[in-house]
Amino acid sequence: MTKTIRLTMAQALTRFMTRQMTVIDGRKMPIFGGVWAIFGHGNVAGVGEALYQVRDELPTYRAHNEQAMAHAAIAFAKASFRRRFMAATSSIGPGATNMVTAAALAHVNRLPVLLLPGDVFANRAPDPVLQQVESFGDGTVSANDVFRPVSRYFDRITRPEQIIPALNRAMQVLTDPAECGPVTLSLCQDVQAEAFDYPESFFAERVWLPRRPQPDATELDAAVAALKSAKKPVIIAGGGVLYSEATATLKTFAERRGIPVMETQAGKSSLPHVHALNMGSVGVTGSSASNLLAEQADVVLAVGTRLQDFTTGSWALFKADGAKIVGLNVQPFDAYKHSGLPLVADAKAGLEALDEKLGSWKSPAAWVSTAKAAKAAWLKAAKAVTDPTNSLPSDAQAIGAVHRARGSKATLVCASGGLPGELHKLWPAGAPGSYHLDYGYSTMGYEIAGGLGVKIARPDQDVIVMLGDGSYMMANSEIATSVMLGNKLTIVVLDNGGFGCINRLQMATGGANFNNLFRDAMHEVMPEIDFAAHAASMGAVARKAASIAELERALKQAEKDDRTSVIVIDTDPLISTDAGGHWWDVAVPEVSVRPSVNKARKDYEKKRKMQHLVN
Ligand SMILES: Cc1ncc(C[n+]2csc(CCOP(=O)(O)OP(=O)(O)O)c2C)c(N)n1
Ligand SMILES: [Mg+2]
Repeated sequence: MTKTIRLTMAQALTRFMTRQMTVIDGRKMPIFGGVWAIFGHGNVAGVGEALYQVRDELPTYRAHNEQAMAHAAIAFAKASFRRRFMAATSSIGPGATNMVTAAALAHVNRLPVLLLPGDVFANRAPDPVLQQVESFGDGTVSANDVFRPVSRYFDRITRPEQIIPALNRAMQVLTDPAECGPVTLSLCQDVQAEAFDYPESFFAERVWLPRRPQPDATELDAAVAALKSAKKPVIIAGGGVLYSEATATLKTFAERRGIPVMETQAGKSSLPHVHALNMGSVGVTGSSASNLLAEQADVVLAVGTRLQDFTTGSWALFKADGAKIVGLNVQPFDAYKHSGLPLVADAKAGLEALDEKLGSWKSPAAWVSTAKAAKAAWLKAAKAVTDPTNSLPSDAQAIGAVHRARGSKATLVCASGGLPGELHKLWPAGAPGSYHLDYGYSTMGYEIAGGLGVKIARPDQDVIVMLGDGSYMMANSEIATSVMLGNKLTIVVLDNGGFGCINRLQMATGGANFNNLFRDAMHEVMPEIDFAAHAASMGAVARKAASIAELERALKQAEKDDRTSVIVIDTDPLISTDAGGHWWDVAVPEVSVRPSVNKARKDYEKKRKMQHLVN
């Protein structure tokens, strides 16, 4: 007879979570790094009590905002190269839907997170309960249905035994390199508290190791033939290079084959910035070196990238006639993009297989020389914009100061505003994973909570968060959590009086300065937000820097602080780095009474002609 154990569904869930393990660097450890929780009705009595029972094996972290706590969980997974992850549990209603943005972020960025929102009563006895959304036409709908399109796997648990197949599927999705993304198990409140006789075997320890799918022989032959015919090959390194832990393989491959490497936002730090073949960022926020080579490339080996518009310059970047993309990706959806030659495989396995079959093939020496000269020119341009001047600082100069003060050993966290583009171009990244951006969903408000998740994953790292005043105002409350938990961050706030990058985009599309900077928004009183005082009120050490030199000094002092510190500096909202870069498709109105819009539209129509869906 099967041995069983009588537990509530929530108890079974948390017990199961404690038994899921992985092995990293020969060390066995729990695959769940913990659970973020904000309790309310819908999870306090069920999941909350069950988490208390396992608190020594599965730590519970308290946050201030459900979106932010889910962001922290996702950042933990990203900083762990998807090898470990966390869960986030909320009450029903607003607590649950607060996590939807984070679910979308994880979905876009292919990052694992287990979301456990509370849901309405499965037995419907007390309906409608507090915070219940009532559908007039569908009795099965709840607010949590909004998680469906932004979850890789969604399930509603309406009976306690359903958790058995649901958790098995959840673990498969969370650990699958191709399917990886958010899993939402929507937990009906009454069912969390309901008991069932679970088979003991359900709680047996299980070790999850990453799968490395090998390439198909036919696809491999085609990719090898394409590369062998290449005179001007380039490699685009995406996040998949980091998640597959293929950075050393990439380095050897690029060196042996003489192929310049360019990095996406998610792929940055695949090679150290000082590596001779690292051309830096590619695309809209690309370096002049990468973009020059990408424009001429005849074969683009796209490794572990989603080929988002910022990478492909809205599909106008690759300009050579007959240029071919070889899509080396563990996910066929990505491998086939842009009529590429698919090479469906793990990044590391794929690069190794290519290397084995390429014989003595190497790109022409002249191509490598072109790359090296292009990189030298770019480094000069980058230095010019990051060196300090006496005027109101630019974001680029602030980046220069952060790097001079703390160096490439720091882990840099950012997500939105003008900074991601500047950092993509200008941050000299060090070790793999030391550059941590959400630029898949580019979520304002990810930065601080994300930094906290990174710090929990990498406690020994110097974690620096850079963000704009707009992002800070959108979500800052996890500063208090970082102080409470003793997870020290250095947070640099660039205050340019509003949404600087969107104001610049507005101007670039012929628009009037309207509703982005405070000075252009409806106001009776011009806001003068004291970010330092605000951060200090949450327990952080706070400093205001009046110049780039002061910023550097403050960053050095902050390194010695025993807790999270926030440094604020005023920056110029109108400056961004002109050097490098590529056109980005942002639709300009076809009809307007304003001449500047008409002019921008004309230019837009011209630029759109560069776009091509198939070569
Ligand atoms: C949640 C969210 N809302 C809106 C946007 C669109 N958006 C992108 S950047 C930006 C302004 C960011 O302002 P700030 O953080 O001050 O950075 P700055 O542009 O000034 O560098 C906005 C509104 C977004 N990315 N995320
Ligand atoms: Mg701003």
